[in-house]
Order: sequence, then structure tokens, then C-alpha cells
Amino acid sequence: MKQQQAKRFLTVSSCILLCWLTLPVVVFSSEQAEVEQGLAAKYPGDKGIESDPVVIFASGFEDGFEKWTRFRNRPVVKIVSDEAIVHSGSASAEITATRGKDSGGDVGYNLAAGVNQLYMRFYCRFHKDTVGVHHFVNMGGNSKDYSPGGHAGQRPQGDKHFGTTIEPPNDKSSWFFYTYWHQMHSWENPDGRPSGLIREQWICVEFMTKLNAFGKSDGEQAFWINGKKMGHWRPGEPVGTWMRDMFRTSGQLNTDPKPFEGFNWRTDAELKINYVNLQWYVSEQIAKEGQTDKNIVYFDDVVLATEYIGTMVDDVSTKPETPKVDFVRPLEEDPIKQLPDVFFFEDLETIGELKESFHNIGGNFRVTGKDVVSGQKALQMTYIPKEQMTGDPGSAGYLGYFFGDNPLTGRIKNKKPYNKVYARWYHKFEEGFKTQQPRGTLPPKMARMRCYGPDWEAVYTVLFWIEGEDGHIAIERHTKAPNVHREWLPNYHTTWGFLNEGNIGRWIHLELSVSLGEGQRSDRIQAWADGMLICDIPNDDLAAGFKELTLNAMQWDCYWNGGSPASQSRFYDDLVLSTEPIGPVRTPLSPVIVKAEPANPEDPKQQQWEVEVAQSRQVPVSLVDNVRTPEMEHTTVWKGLVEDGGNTVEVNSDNGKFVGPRQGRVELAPNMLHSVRLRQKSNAGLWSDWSKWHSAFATTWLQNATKQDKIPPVGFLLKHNK
Ligand SMILES: [Ca+2]
Ligand SMILES: [Ca+2]
Repeated sequence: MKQQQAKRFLTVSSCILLCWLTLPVVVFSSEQAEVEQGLAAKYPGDKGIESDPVVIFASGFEDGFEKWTRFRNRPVVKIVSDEAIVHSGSASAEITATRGKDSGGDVGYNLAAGVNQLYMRFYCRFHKDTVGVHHFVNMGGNSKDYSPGGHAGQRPQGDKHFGTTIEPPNDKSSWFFYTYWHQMHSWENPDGRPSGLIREQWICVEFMTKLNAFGKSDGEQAFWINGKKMGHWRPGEPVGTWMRDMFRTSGQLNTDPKPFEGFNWRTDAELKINYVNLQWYVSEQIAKEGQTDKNIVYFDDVVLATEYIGTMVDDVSTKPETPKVDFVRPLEEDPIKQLPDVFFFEDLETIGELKESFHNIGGNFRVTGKDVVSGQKALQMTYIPKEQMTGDPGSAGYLGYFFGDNPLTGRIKNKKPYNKVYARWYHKFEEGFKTQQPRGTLPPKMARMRCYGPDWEAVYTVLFWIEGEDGHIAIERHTKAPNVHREWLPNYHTTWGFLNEGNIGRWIHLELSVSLGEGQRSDRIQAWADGMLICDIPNDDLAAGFKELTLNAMQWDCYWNGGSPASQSRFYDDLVLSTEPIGPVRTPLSPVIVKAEPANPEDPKQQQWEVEVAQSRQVPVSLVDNVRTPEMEHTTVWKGLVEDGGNTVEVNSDNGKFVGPRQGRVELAPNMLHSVRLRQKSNAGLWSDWSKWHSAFATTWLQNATKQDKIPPVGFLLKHNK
């Protein structure tokens, strides 16, 4: 009996009298179209969408087919719970058509009352072996006395039936509508530019029918693929020519373009949209082209509403947080320490008291083993909460190192001038570091490089500051050098922010350089963050040719005007001063990557995490300005997977595989800038988003590298073109 019904349906569906297709113009426009968000955006993961007043029906198949009202060939319509297939939740629908045996099946829903306008959104996915489909998902209206079937090749009567089917592409076409109504035109072949059938991917399809007012031709239909509108047919648009069944908007047959006249769907106002059908009708004519006997489709997350629904938005409540790298562990003995240009190196490993290494010490700096990049020790600066402070609430103080011709300490034996100084340090705001309200700002101070005169007066200062609600690095300069054109030079605001995604709670490479030229507007100031040149100011007017005293102080500064909202810490490690560029820490060729602890301690333990390492290269730009985001090129060279619950992974061929330019190798390339990205999977089996590429590190030189070989890592940008 079921078999008979299937055959009868096949006969009806085989009639092609009323084919009506989308055309090339539509395909082009869709590529440029914006994704339109709809009511689904209010319900991440579609959770609770069924309770929205404009939603008529919603099913993600979590309760099977309970709410669905009709089937064709029920045995081939199934629920699957394979997590590799399911779009959301725990279940999807699967319909299989088997060549030589059946033409597939359908599952449908009847709208008891009927509506005058209906949007249907669903997700579909075609199995990799699926050749195509003869007819796909549809909606329409049947009068009470209309019996579907047996109307092959006939225009329906306007008071009995209308219907429209959204059809996926075959390999020669694009998505199109296949539509029956009482004024339909006759059939002819398509000539559309193909988009082809995409398999093994969930596709979000939405289509809408709006019925005409009685006696008018003001009906509409439209469809969206992945949230982008592909076409909308209504009175006045698009402009084209009816050529038998097809409304052509381009090509040779578009001989007499006129605005589309609209749809007169029905001649009886009582005839409404009263059914939808997830149809999977694969005729023998289609199936015979296939490589295998089975043609399979999956459906999920079906919503019917009287307003536009749009694509599902991520349910962030179930998606794990995006992980980040805390740091990449450097070599035990940093080879940078041995470079002839390095004149200060402090990894805090051997220091007893801060005064052994620093000349002025203020605030709550101390050596700590709590959080480090290199070795076992680093610097911790802990803020006292504002309420507990006496006196100046912002007095967090700084840690300074004097050098060269600094006149303030007799401890400096060599009073040589320093006309070019690079300062490199690692810094971390502890996870959960609280900003100052109401603006949500971080402590504005980080570091400064100076030229001191004999009476503590700074001749000039370059300040590495943190500003704004994104906590971006800003470079300020103050100068009283004799020939400068102004005392305060305009601030240089970089686009690199601590409060941008993932920059709190991890160690970050920071670097500042000041290079003095000859005469006015000849100095150069540069800054780097996380391996990227983020500021390059040539022709600056800092010293303006003043050379009686030169660069002679570096200070790491934590002052916070207004005070800290809580007791909280920031950390420093691996402080270096050199007359040449320094760059990020040097690691072995098989470095250990340390993943940061989750920001939210409530976050359940992650099941596994994936990590990728790339060779990174910053692209110089000819025009340097302070709104430009650094352009980095990343080439993935290693992919690893951590499944043991640990937070560390060594980059080697046991824990992952070398790919791209390092395919077949067993370690990373020497002296090269690298970046890392991560994602993690929750116990519920959901992957987080990938992190951005971050945590830049530099692999060490080869063992036999000569002095000349010991240059900054390849990919580390030293200056822009200007
Ligand atoms: Ca589902
Ligand atoms: Ca250290």
C-alpha cells in the first residue's frame, strides 16, 4: 500500500509543467548580499524559539517526529544521533532514497488554521554520495476538497491549490523555486549559472510565501541560503521576461524586460498556506546518475514563523570559551643574554633582592614564583585595593634601571652615550584583572625610556602607555630638549589593545625602541607587541639633536591614578636592554606550549584541545599611521591534539604532525618568528572557536650559528617602508 502511494506521488511530481527558476543575476547578487539576521538571533542555539509569538512550529528532532503530522514512505525517514552529523542538539532527521527500490520519503507538518504568509527555515546536509534530488522541501495550500496527486501537468484551480518547492542545485544549476499556481507558465530548460550541489555541509535554507489579497496580484516569494537573500519575487521586481515557464532576468531570452507582476496565488481568500513538507523525492531518472544506490539527506532545526527567521546563532552558553596560550617556554639559558649588544638582562632567576639589579624601586614589586615565562621566577606587582590605601591611591611605583651617561648613580662606571636602545620585556595582567569604572580602563602606565639630567629632571621621556576602553598601547613623548618644536608631541595610538580578545591572562612580548638621529625631527620611536611592530614613528622630534646626555634610564611603571578596584597583580619577566632589536623569547626547535587556565573557573574541564603553530611574517606597509592593524601572514607548520587533559604540549612529531613547509620534518625551523592558535572541545562535544594567532615566539639559532647569523628572527618586522 505504501509502495503504491509512493508511485502515485512520483507520477505527480514528475510533471514539469510549471518550472520556474532563479537566474544568473540572482546568483551574483547573493554573493555580495549581507547575511540578514532574523528572529533566531534572539534565541542562540534556537533555544526557546518555539515560544516566540510569531513562531508557529519548531523542531530540532530532539523529540523525534512527535510534532510532525504526516509522512511519505515512513520506513526511510529516521532520526540520527551521530554527533558528527547532527547540526545542533542531539538529533537530526535522515531520509534515504534507494535506487531501484524507492524514491525516498517525506516528513511534513500541516498548519490547521493556515496562514497568509509563512517563512520556513531549515538546515539540510547532503551525504557525500548524494547525486541530487528531483524535488525538495515545499510549502503550499490545499483546499479541503483538493486531493493531492493525480494532477500531473495541470495548472491547479485558483481556489484549490498552490505550492512552491525550494530546489537545491544539481551540478549544473543553482538553488531555484519550482512553483505551482493557477497562472503558472509552461516549461522549458534552465540556463542558469550553476552553483552546484554542496555536500557534507549544513546549509541553512529559508523560503517565504506571501499570499495575494483576494482579487489582486500582490503575492510574493523569496528565499535565502545561509542567511543571504538569493531572490525576491514581488510586484515590480525583479525585471525580466517570461519565456514559457521561466522568468528570465538575463541572457539572450530576456528579450523584453518588464517588472515582475507579482503572484496571484489563489482565487479564494479561504485558501491559505496549510502544509510544509521536508520532501526527499529522488526519481530513478536522477538516481541512475549516482555512483552508489543510496541518496541521503539530513534535516535539522526547522522553524515556521510569520516573520523572517534567519540563521541560528551560536549558543555561547554551551560553547566552550576560546582558549589561549599563556606562554611558549623559552630555552633554559636564553641565548639573547650572550649577544654583544645586550647590556641588561634580567630573568629574575638568580636575583636575591631587587636592588641588586635595579636602581630605583617603588610600589609593591617583588620576585615571585607564582607566574613566570622563563625559569622559576618573575616580577609581581600587586595593587592594594583603593579603599585600603592611605595617601595617594595610585601610588604603585616603578622599577628603574639606569645606564650610560645617567648622572644619578655612582654605580654606573661606563658613562658611554646610548643613542639607540631597545627595551624588551614580558608582561601579564593576571586572569580576571579588573578595570577601573566607570570607563573600564586599565592602569595607564607600563614603561618609559628616558634621558635624565643631573637634578632628576627628565630631558625627554618616551612613555609606553595603556589608554582607552580597549586598553590600547599608546606612545607618548614629552621633551624639554633645547631645539624641539614642542614640549608634548602628539600621542601615537596603536590598534593593539590589552582588552581586545584574549590579551588579559597571558604573557605578552612587548618592546620599545628609541633611536636618536642628528638634528631636529630625526629620531625614531618604535613599539612591538606580541611579535608585531605596532608603532613606527620616523622623523620624531624627541632629542632634536641634543647629545650632551643620551638615553640613560628604563623604568617599568605601574602607577594607577584613581587606584585599583581590587587587590590584583601584574607580572613582568625577561627584561632586556640592547642596542639592537631583541624580539620575543628564544625557544628550542621543539618548544613547549603552555595553555592558559580557563578565565572562568566554573568552566568545565575541557575534553581535548587542538593547537596549530605557524611561521609568521609581518608585512611592511608603505604608509605608517596609527590606525593600521598589523598585517601578519601565517603559514601553518604543525598541528597537534592534546587529549590527556594537560595544559602543555611539546611541538614534536609524537604529539602532532609537521605540515606545509615543514612536512616530513621533526622540529621547527631555526631563527623564525612563530605564532600559535588553539581551540578546545567541551565534555559535551562542542568545539570552541579558534583563537586568533598569538603568543609569538622565536626559535633559536642553529648550534653552529656565527655571530653574523645571530640576527632577529625571520618574519619579525624591524621597520615599515617609510
Ligand atoms: Ca537537532
Ligand atoms: Ca624568569
